[in-house]
Amino acid sequence: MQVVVVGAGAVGSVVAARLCAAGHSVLLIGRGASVRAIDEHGLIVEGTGGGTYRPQARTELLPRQPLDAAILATKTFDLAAAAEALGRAHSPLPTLLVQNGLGVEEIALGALGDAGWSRPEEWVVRAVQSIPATLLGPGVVRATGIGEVILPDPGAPPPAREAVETFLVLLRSTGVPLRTSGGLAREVWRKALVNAAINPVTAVHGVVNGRLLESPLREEALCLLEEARRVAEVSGHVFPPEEALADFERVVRASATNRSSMLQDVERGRPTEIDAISGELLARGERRGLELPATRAAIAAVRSRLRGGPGGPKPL
Ligand code: KPL
Repeated sequence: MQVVVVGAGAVGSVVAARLCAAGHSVLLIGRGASVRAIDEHGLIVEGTGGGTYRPQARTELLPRQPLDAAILATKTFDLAAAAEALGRAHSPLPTLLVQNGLGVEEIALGALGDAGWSRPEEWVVRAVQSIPATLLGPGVVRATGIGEVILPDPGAPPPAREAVETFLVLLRSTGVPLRTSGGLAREVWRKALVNAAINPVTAVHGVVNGRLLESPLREEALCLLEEARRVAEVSGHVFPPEEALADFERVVRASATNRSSMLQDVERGRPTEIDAISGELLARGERRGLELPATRAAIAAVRSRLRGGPGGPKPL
């Protein structure tokens, strides 16, 4: 298949490499430095599934390129621009969203609608991914495991059933562990709870995920997990405390040597997904009358660390 992956960050790069390895023709859209590096030495993956891959790299989508599917793998804060660019360059095609956070589909559907797609909900598929990867530099990524992708169950009646089938076939061909769920919204919340607990604490303290198995960072993360769990509950997604804790521990152990995506962003001085993860939780919780002091403090601490303020970047 001819696939465009938009976003040459850690996850987008690994996905593009896996698609190349499976024999697909891949166009990878990234920033200038990534495109130059990939043109020069290929896309280098270290670790799991390591090798050098040759996607076609560009800084933007050209109109009417022949494509069978699109994977939008940008950060959440770049998603609207990426979806709008896709919508303007291309007629509707199966489009996968793999971002962290809440409210992701709404952002993409709005942008694609604004760009002229008439029924974007028939083409857009939300996935939940846990592909552990660290971007080492432009065009160089380390995969610290194989991870998993969860897609909606095509048997449930989603408007985008055919698009779901396309991604099942496409991703299955890459060998990435794949699961379907009749309750994808719950899986999105499950991942948001885990991200809300892991990402800010690792970003603020500059530690790999595995450090959250130890005191005192474990307790800090568990406070955030509990607040996120309460927001999920008042939003109609009940996760008993034991289930939330088991999810947290499973992900921390599976990604123990990984730097969370938020830590990687802070280290590069780039915007983080704190608004799409903790900010969304705070807004949704407060609308329903919850007090979320740990979440509020974590948001402030991540913003302050990004500005290099108190607790700002330390040598890692
Ligand atoms: O999704 C992740 C992220 O870093 O954004 C986890 C699962 C926490 C892995 O690092």
